[in-house]
Amino acid sequence: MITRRQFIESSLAASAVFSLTALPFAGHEARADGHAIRRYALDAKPSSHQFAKDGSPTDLWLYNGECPGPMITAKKGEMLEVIFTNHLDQPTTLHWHGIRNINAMDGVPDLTQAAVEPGESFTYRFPVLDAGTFWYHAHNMAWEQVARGLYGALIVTEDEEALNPRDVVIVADDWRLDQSDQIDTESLGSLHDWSHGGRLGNYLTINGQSRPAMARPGAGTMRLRLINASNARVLSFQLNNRQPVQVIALDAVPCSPFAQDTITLAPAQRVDVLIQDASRLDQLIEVSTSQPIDAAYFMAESNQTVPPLKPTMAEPWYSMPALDAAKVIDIHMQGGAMGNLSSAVFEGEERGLRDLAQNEGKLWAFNGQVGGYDLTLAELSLGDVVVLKVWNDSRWQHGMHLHGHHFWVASKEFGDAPKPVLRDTYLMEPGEKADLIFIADNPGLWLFHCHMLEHHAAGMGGVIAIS
Ligand SMILES: [Cu+2]
Repeated sequence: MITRRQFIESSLAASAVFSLTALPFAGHEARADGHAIRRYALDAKPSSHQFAKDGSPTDLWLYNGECPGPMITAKKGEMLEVIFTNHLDQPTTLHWHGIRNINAMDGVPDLTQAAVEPGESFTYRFPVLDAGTFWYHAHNMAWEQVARGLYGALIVTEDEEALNPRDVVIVADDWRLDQSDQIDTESLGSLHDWSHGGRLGNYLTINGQSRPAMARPGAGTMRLRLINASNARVLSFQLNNRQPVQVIALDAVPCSPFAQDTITLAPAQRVDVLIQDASRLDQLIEVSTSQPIDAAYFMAESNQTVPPLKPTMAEPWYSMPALDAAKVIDIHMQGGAMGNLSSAVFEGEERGLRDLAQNEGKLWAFNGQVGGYDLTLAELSLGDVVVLKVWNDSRWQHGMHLHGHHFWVASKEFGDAPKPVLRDTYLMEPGEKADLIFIADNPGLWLFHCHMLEHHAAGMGGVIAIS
């Protein structure tokens, strides 16, 4: 189980602490506009970690020495304050994946903030307006920093009761380890990975452990919050005996429950599922490859009585908007191995793909341009209804993520019949065309990128400007 200890908690009762930005008027106004503050401190630093009880230690980069990083919890409506210090020897930032954040707190280096240099600190401070399953991760050279362990879960709850034993967080990762159980650093930056499916690992962990034995209640309902922290691996899970679960939230957003016997997550996606009878849960199995892997075991907790799960909301955060006056943005994705991209514009110059690959490490393009923080995909006005018409004209899957917003999509992730869902990361199949529909209600410069982190680094990302 992830440790649930908070690192620094406000010493005062939450209800007595107000944001410094609260209006200096009468008490009730300060209260209305203020948020109780939830404080944490995170230090990124080289750390040693043991994935298996009888295994040897692996050198990683971790937050507070924990793998995954400390679980951050907050109550909807609170202000989250994270004092972050960088003890790495390279710059980094923290991104709060799925949070409809203040742009300046979104953690994209050179776009929303200067990277936090070695030895420096940065305080992230933002309100959490939505409840759900989120995660945080490094966003500078993420293909290396996330691969070395810089991520953790962020859970925002609806009410005072934080997580209880019926509410279990599962952070899955596939690491690429070498013969001596160390991160395979030689393959970091491999052009082969960058042009194919990204960095795929060879060692699966759940909450930083290989095949952990996890506690579950003896009976009754329970919830699993699954998070895929892999660089590039699309993970699929089943429970023992392939018992179906009810999917109740996608990327933090509640949905009308629907049954699935396989839970598939692109990198960065989250799926919350409800299990009707905890007593039947013995095992979590990863089934994305031809060789199923026992991912985790579950064992009933001792006789202690666990209160029932509270019913959760079933409505998405907002409805699908009317499209009468929608702004349509075409995004044609090309590149990668076996693709149809022969050349693309990079820093204002048209160059051949071989040249771009070998000399710049660039392999992917949006609308004929190698992506980066200097590529503006759209300039929008606040309140616009937007359709991103995305065409995955490549031979590879891509998990497309929009910062600062969730979008509606007729998802083909759950079978042939398109299913309308609201989420922040969408897994696109090769050749797929999808409309990602959202209301541009959050001002700032927002990244739209593939969350196969190698694809992003190799050109699959651009900026959506909202003002
Ligand atoms: Cu991709």
